[in-house]
Amino acid sequence: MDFVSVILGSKSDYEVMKKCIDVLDDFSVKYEIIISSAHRSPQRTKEYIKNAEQKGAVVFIAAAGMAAHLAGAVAASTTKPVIGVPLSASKLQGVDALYSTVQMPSGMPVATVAIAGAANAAYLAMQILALKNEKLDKQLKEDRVKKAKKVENDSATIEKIL
Ligand code: RP5
Repeated sequence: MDFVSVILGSKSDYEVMKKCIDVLDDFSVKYEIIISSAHRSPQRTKEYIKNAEQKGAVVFIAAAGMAAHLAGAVAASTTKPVIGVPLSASKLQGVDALYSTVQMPSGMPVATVAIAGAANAAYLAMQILALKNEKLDKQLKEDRVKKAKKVENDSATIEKIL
């Protein structure tokens, strides 16, 4: 059973990451979501990743703020793709988490989305799943058509072309 695993560093990350869950729900994609911290519960994080892989996790999404080492810690424990979501949780407004998440050493990649890029983390995870899932690939292509149509419709409400 292929699924997406979403790991949050803290319950305080949930409000932003709800957008990620909403997108996965919209596309009826299977996921697990748990809270586990790289710093506060490193053993739980490691054990969870091992179990999730055995159950069929195909891609991991790890979201954390401040000195955000969660995505890197996940990447250290799996060779499945890891998507990192840096979050704003301090006076540095997410730049701290962005640098902590994106600056991985060679050979240990984390595909880092924008600060608070919860929805894009879900889309990227689905694009990875869609490599082996034609139905999901079709859904994603249809979604792109819908998005392009919305641009045209929005423009039509205000546009003036000479
Ligand atoms: C990080 O520290 C978490 O991912 C969260 O973004 C931030 C603050 O955590 P709390 O103190 O709110 O639990 O590890």
